[in-house]
Order: sequence, then structure tokens, then C-alpha cells
Amino acid sequence: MHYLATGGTIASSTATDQGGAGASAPTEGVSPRLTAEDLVSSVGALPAGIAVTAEQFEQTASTNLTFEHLVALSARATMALRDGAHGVVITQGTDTIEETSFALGLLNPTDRPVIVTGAMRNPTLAGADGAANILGALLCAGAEALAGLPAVVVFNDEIHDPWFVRKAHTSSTATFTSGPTAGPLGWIHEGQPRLAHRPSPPPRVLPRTDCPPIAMVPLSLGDPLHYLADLPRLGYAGVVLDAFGGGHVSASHMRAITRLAAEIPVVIGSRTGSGEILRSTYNFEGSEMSLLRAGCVSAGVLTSRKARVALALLSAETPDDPLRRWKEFTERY
Ligand code: DAS
Repeated sequence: MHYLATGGTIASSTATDQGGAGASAPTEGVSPRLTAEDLVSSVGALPAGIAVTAEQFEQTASTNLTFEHLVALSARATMALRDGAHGVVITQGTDTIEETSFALGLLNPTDRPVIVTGAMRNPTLAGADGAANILGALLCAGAEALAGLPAVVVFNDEIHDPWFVRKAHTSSTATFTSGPTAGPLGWIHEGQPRLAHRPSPPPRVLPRTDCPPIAMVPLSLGDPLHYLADLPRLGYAGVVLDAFGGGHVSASHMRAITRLAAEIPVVIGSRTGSGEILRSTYNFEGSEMSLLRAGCVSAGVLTSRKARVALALLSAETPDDPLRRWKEFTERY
């Protein structure tokens, strides 16, 4: 299988120490330095039948990744899969895995999986989790059970669907969760990947490098959102409202939102981070029903961040009608 390293905590060390628990002064700080080969070596002897080709794709914090990186990373993964790799493992920083894994699944045209993982404890810390996560990812990359899934996140011995997985804790090694909306797809038991259930095949999008800027606007109590009307002028081609609860805004925002929805796609997500956007429960000014009437569309079961990724990729795929396939994404369940 092929392994693509992009940096992140899993590859981070101090300038003076190249890994080793307790090796660094606590205040010195770490940054991505360890190579793809270093990280494969950190796993130790690989299980029988697993052979890895390692490649350094990037060396950065995951907050620096862009849609251009993701399209190029996906193209590299696709090439490896078409060249015969059973699966591709990608390591990266955990901060953006909930977005990158979702994009990589949408962009994977093959029936072999891309497995995304990382670490919460860098290699200078006791109990660093990187090697265990790489091993889990390699085991999943070779597993027949995962064939047909375009991407999964493997972390802390759990296997997650990129459609649901979220980073939910700043430092815990159990930071990734697919709850409370869904649970993990499976887990790893004594070196064996187990799938409790299989999602239906998700839609895919064509890789295009020119994703236009899509804004995500956080709704919070009493914020007048003065900049809302300026988003198209600032170059944004769409916006996801990270709205209250089941998909609500303040009545005072409705005028600006109605105007905005006449200019660019406006998607309603929820700042709760889980559950589905309501469609037909509340009918006050600012409710989901009033937003849908105003021309907004629902993020459905997607979190606001994942809806933003979908809208960016679809806007690049079909610039003149980005919402043409929107229901494939929001009415999948
Ligand atoms: N270093 C941060 C990142 O690159 C956090 C991490 O990797 O866990 O996302």
C-alpha cells in the first residue's frame, strides 16, 4: 500500500530532538519535521502481508492545507490506487481531518479506500499515539472489508465515516467522534478491522482545482452580522450559515439573508455540530421554514464545515449551477 505524509502533530518534533518520549523541554514547542520514512519506521515490524511505499507529500500543519492541496493529494492517491495499491494511507494534522477526509472521499473515483489518520500526542510525549494510528490505518488499507468505501478516518482503534466524523476535543486521543448523530463504522480488534455497518456508496465529485471561496458565517447571540451583505463583493461564491439549533437565525438577519440568497447559494447548517437541519417544524421569522422560503438550502445531515466543503467542490465542478446536485448530498439518508 501507499503512504502519503503531509505533516501535523504525528510528524512533529523539536528542532533538537527527532522524537523519543520525554526528549524535549516542555516549553520548546514542536513543529512538523519527521519524514514519511521516519513515521513508517516508528511502527516497527509491519504485520505479515503489509508492504508500504512511503512518500512525503507535504510537511505542514493541517490548518495550512487548501482545496488545491486536497485535489492534488487526491490525484496522487488515485494514481497509487490505479497503479495497484490496495489502499492509501494519508497522515496529517488532526485539526482539519473532518474536512479533508470528507473531501478526499468525494474526490476518490476508485473502489479502494483512502485512510486518513494523525495523532494527538506528538512523538516527544509519553504515550504518543501516532505509531498505533498508522498501524491501524495500514491494517484498514489492506482489509477487504473496507473495499468500496472511498475514505475512512482511522483513529484510536475506531473506524469513522468522513460524512460524520468530527474533532470534538482539543487534546484527547479519543478526540474523533461520529456521534451523537451516528456512531463509528467499526473498530480494530486484535489487529483485525471490523465493520459494524456499511454506508451506501456516497456521491463523488470531479476534481477541479479552482474552488471558489465559500464563507462560513457563525451565528451567535446578538451579532448584527454587518458584513453579510458584503460577502459577494468580497469574492465569496457561496456561504454556509452556521446557524442556531435546528437551522435558525435572528429575525433581524432575514432581510440581508434574503438578498444574499438571490445572489449566491446560502446553505443553512447548525452550530450544534450534529443532527439534521429541520425542514418543517418552526415557522417564525428566522426559522428554518422562513429561511427555506427566502431561497436558502439546507445542509441536511452535513455539519456546516462539511457542507462548506461540498459547496466548494460542487461550485468548482459546475460553476454555473453549484446546487444542481445538492440533494444528492443532503438527502442521502
Ligand atoms: N498540529 C495540528 C495540525 O496540524 C494538530 C494536530 O496535528 O493534531 O492540525
